[in-house]
Amino acid sequence: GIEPKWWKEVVFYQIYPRSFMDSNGDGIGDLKGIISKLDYLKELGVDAIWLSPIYDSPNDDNGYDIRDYYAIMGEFGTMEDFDRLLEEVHNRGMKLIMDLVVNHTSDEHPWFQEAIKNPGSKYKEYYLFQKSKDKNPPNNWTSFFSGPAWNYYKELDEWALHLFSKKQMDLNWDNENVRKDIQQMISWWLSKGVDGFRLDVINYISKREGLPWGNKTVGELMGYYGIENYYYGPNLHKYLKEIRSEAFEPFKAFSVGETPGVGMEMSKLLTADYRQELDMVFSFDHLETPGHVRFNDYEYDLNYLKEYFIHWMEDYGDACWMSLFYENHDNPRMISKVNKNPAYRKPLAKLLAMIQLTLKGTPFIFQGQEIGSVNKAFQSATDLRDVESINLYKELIEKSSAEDAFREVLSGSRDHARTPMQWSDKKNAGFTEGIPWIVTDEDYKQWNVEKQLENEDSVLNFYRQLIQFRKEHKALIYGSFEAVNKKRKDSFTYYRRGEKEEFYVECNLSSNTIKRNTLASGYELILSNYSEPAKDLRPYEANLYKV
Ligand code: TEU
Ligand code: CA
Repeated sequence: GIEPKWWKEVVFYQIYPRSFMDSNGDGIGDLKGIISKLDYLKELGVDAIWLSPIYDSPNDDNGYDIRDYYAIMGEFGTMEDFDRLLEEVHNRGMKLIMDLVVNHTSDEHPWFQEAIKNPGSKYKEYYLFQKSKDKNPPNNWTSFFSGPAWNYYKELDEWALHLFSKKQMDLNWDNENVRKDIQQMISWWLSKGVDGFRLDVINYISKREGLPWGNKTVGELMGYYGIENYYYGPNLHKYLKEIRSEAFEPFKAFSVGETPGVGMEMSKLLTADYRQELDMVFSFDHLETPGHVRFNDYEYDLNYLKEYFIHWMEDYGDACWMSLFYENHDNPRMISKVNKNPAYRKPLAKLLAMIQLTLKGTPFIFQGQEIGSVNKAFQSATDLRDVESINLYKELIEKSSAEDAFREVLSGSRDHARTPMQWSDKKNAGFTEGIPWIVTDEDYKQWNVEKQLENEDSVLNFYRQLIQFRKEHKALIYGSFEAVNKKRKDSFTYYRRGEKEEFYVECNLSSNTIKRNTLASGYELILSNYSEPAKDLRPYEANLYKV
């Protein structure tokens, strides 16, 4: 049986604060802006918010490079603003989880500053410094943001590891002082009433002893050298159990780990309830189809998503609980990945909502997904803001034309998800009175919250109806899942069965018309992304029935 938990029953909404709502006209989203939109989220029906990092940061990686875990980033506001935000969220019966980035800190964090200024201090052991036998980095590990994963510090004649940007320095988790300081910080935030955390690349924290060289074939296969030495390290479970027992458990706090690269079996070891480690993970295997990486410009085949979800629905087990997501601040918009033809944008947006909100697991909606957001028409490399995109562009123009480099970066740039939330058809989509920190395009004139709130048939209202229906029918939360006609290409049909109720969903995963399943003939149609029923299933048609 499945143990009931609040985090199994909610619909999460991820806010990227920098791009959500600007309250003071500096072109950067902030906490007061979020507070002004809580009623909108409440009416949408989401019950829990995941905030991307809001801690003090130089913003080399937009907050994923933390300089002070105990202070709020100046651009976003003050600790008083945060306290009010938390109170306003709780007043509405909603939950708030924060983003915990502890695989690394900013190189401007006092710990790192002390480590290089005073090599005799204990803080030198907080990071992964190594000497090199020659003028090259100590090993062949590469960063996810281009180039070697090492900075050289002349004053020490030593190198320090950074899996991400040059200003994101990896912490040494084998050092008990590091773990104690982090547990203390987590407890401090939980004692303020925060309901839990999303843990950034938490499966990277334990590195193999001695940081051995990355295997050449693995490096070529994965596009990053060294990943096999840290994506699922020797002490990962030990450290997760420790964080849980020392910091999370006393507050009964929720945890979802961001764990790129772990598959189902590792996810079971990380999340099974009797393991007492994480409550959930974000596994990313479904975000690209086999043979593709994010920076490939290809049409994502939803038949792969169907196979992925069926496999996890059937095999993940009752001791584990899935997260259900397509988008976040690190990925292009799902509609644009599947089919860029504007004719299908609305039915496709609603199809994605139907699948995400009727499967078994906790849905995580990324800001803008609920109004059918698509990728942006950036004009040139100067429009890019994401350190990953900027570094990749610099790398690519070494060997290809500026035009080809820009096109390749655009096909996978995280900036597509980071443009201002489209609130209205007013200047800058109603996001700011000032000059936005990142450009947007004309899409907001037609696709915005204000317009869709008034339009009963909008993507936004489809999400609202589905979220409402899911909340009122526990069969869609705790009910069983059974896929039917699994082998039938472009068709995704399944039952959700609870004690008292039974539902049937039928989807067309393609832009072709396909035969309907006869099964639904006697069922009561609850919700469809087409206004009239037809003989066959139309492009991206999605129907929810009560059996
Ligand atoms: O993301 C880690 C992650 O999975 C992606 O960055 C991915 O590894 C990378 O884009 C290569 O495909 C987390 C945060 O979500 C991301 O925003 C941060 O940039 C990163 O960690 C470092 O903190
Ligand atoms: Ca602002």
